[in-house]
Amino acid sequence: MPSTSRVSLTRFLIEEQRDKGHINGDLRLLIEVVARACKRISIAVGKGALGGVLGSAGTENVQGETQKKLDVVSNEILLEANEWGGHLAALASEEMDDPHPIPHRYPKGEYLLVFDPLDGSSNIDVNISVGTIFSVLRCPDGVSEPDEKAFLQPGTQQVAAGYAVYGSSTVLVLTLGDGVHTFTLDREQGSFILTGSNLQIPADTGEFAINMSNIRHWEPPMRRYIDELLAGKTGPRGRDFNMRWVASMVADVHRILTRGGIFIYPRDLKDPSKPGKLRLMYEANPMAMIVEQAGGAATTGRERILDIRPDKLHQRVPVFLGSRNEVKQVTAYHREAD
Ligand code: AHM
Ligand code: MG
Repeated sequence: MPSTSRVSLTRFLIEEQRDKGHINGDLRLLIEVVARACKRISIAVGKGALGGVLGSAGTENVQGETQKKLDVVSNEILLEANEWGGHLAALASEEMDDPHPIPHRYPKGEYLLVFDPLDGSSNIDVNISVGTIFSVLRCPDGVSEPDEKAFLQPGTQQVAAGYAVYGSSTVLVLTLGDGVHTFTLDREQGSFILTGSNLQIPADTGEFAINMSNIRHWEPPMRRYIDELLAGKTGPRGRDFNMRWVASMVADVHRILTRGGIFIYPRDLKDPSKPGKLRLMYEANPMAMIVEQAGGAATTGRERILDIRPDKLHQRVPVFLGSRNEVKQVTAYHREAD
């Protein structure tokens, strides 16, 4: 693409603010800062073994999961980048027990930033795509020291959501509530360049993404749906379906955004105390907003993800998202069975 026709993320955001009035200066700054942090994370991930950051950090997060060194590094990059700009009232991360307040020496803003600093981190050591997922909420009126309660807003209240996928190229996907746009990192120039506007997920698909090894723990409607897909041409669906599972939600969702598909992490009866593996605030809500903005659908198998009223910051939910006709079908099977 000749450089004169290239639209950088900075220019895109300025035009969203100035020409379309979709965002204010603080939200523009917030997105720019998150994108800058993602660039730094991309560099750290890209160094691989040479950066000395592969392997476990020897610590556990609030969910009892072992943290990778890059989980910790990415979390620190996002905190450090976002603390001082004056655009945030507080931050919350999958890797931290409680919300992170803005230090008193810095001004505070009107937004709350929620993120999974490095999703799919079990893939880091084997050089498979990982990513950062983020969601932006407004701090409730009159709250000057936001605690967990301030963050417990349904996904419909998100003012922006996005992810960066660190793959063969680094791509930032963004929605400000008016379509989904992608920006590819130009590694030589160090800037994100608009490479896709108003993405649309096809309503129908022949591809599904799920961790099949859990099949024995699934609920009956889930087994029914997958059995029908696996039956191929001679089954009730009358056609073949293909399966893909990267085990990095960012990579699986990015494929679906690019060419369609359904992503499923269902309720798993392996551990009845957990209603699903993925986290509502850090993973399900931002991805659901992106997918809906691209014409797809996102449910828990029973209800729309974005309508859920969270009761805990680290709450988990089942996730079904992507091509809307498939999400509709599997959601109907769950509702019928209830
Ligand atoms: P993480 O946030 O600890 O990386 O876990 C989330 C990841 C998702 O990216 C991915 O879809 C899923 O866990 C993979 O789970 P599994 O290992 O059961 O296949
Ligand atoms: Mg994660």
